[in-house]
Amino acid sequence: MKMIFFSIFFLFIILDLKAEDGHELWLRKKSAVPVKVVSPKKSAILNNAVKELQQGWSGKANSTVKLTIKKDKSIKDDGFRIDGSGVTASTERGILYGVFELLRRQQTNQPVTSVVSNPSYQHRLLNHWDNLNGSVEQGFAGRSIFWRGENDLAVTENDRKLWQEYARASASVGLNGSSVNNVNASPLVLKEDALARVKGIADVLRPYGITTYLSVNFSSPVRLGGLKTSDPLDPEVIKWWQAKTKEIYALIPDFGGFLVKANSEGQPGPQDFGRTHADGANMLADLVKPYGGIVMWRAFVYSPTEKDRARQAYLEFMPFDGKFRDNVIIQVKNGPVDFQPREPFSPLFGAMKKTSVMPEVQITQEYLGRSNHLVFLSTMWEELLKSDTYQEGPGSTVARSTDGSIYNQKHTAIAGVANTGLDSTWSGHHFAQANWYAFGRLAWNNKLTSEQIADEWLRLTFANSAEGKTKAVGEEWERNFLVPAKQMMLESREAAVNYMMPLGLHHIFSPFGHYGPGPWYGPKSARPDWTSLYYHQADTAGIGFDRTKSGTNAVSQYHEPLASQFNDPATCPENYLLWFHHLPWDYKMKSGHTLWDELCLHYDKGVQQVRQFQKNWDQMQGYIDEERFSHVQSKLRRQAKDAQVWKDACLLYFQQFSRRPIPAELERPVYD
Ligand code: GCW
Repeated sequence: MKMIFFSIFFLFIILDLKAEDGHELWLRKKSAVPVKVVSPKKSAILNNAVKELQQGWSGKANSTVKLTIKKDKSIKDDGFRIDGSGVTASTERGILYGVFELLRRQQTNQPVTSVVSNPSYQHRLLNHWDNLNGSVEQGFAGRSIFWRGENDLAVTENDRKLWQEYARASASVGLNGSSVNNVNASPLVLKEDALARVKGIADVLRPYGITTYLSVNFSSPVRLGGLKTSDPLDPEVIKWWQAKTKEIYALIPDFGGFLVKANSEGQPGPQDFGRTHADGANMLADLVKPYGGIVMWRAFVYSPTEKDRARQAYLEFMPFDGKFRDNVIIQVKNGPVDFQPREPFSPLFGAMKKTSVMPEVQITQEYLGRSNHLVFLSTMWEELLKSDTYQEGPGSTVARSTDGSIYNQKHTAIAGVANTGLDSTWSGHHFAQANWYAFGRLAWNNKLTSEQIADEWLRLTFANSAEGKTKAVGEEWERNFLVPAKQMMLESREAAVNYMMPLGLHHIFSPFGHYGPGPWYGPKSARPDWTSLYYHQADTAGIGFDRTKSGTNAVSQYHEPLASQFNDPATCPENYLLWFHHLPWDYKMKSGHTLWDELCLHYDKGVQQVRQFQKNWDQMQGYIDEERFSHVQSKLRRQAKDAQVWKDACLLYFQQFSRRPIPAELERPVYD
């Protein structure tokens, strides 16, 4: 009897956890409203579209929804049209995306009028930095969802179930590609048994329209194939890659292609053999071309010999503009250094006019508080996409110069480094799920606003769970939960910039984990390739990195009028000031404050913002389920403490150089 009681008790706990642990992401709405779906045929993707409608329909009962596949001039690629009769698209994927959009509109109380929607980018990928041993580089949400170990490659039913949930979530926001292993790639991923697992993954992702890609290690011919060289121009090497490519396509006929990190942070690459990025990328591109594959070649390169890391990608890649095959896409991180809380856009955007260029952003919060800090990254990506490169006159935004609006690039694409893991929340923090969601939505439509994305996500993720359990969803719920939660999300990235690296400061992290502050670490205590020229450059004369014409001249990599604007502290946007300038501590800011005082004010503001988030969140109790409420509450507590550490550490450290007091009206450091 006792046993039964305990079993029921534990079952209850498990079920209860399952209901509220966040694993259902933004897809938690189940609806019993009957709907009739007319599908043109049976296929894996269309069957999923039908299933979604049957599970999630919350429109008029017994409506008929017609799914139609036909050519239509206004529908491009995987785009779709929704109207009173149903969803029309020219591809099966288009139907699936149209169905998800229709359901999203119903569930977020948006009008379902006639809509035509086309994707901004053809290839919308998540990049998983997942290692074969199951760890995830810069992953903060548990072990890999794809890999368990090099000797544990058999695909299980549980694997399939998880991958299916993952694929459904990604498809629901319009994503259509996943690169399933780390860019610091193990050659072993190309071994027969690992490829069998990749086939297993691809088979599960395919019915949701997700194409599978692999990261490859450039020295695989030596390390896996036993050849003497991996020189991309060596006939034996080419033959080896050709056979490998054939083997992959035999297993996965719709395989997407390769993602390559070469000659970057110690990874092998064509330069090891005196060859160029173009030689390396083109060799692989020629091999996947007959199968319709692409090569995404990363431009994240830097080395100790270059005096300013921010300049290196541009210097290395610009000479090859126009030299890459048309199925090569150069994958460029949003900023010229490395996913910092704020960077100006990479000058390669818009500058490479004869090459397909794709943005890479980081969804996982390597530099933004891991899964402890609530930071909604959509505003950061919106800032990037809207940045004007001026390369083809005003309005040549990063969005337009990568999505095919300006340049006639053969392929358009965007990638986000995923934040998924085995954690019950998928992403480690309930609000980190919003970043996965936002990335997908922006990849689909690079003109969406973060405001809209946050609004949608909050309604989908929290409103439905609140029904019947907590205070009723309605005007009061919107006023007391939706509005303040959205406000917190929209402010959160700026708050993080304030308490970590305001005014254009960057890479002052502790080198051990990129989590806490470390402005005191120099090249000796950190990595040798982080020369002393990085970081904040603080001395008694001032602070900031001089990238002006009289400094490293990184400003000249930008098109006018930006080069001149960035070059002059009077016209340089203040949020990039210390990125481009080394300025005296008493430099007069636009506010009238000295630079030192302004820096202190920003750090303090960041701390106050997070404290305010905490207070606001406490007021929201009862408007969402208790489990997720208290999980977020405890994360915010941690974030507030971390923000304080950031402020205190940075101000106390910089004060040694500024030799000025912290403004009297601000709270003194708590830690010392
Ligand atoms: O930001 C750095 C990370 C590395 C990462 C690298 C990259 C995958 O610290 O962990 O390696 O960027 O983007 O290649």
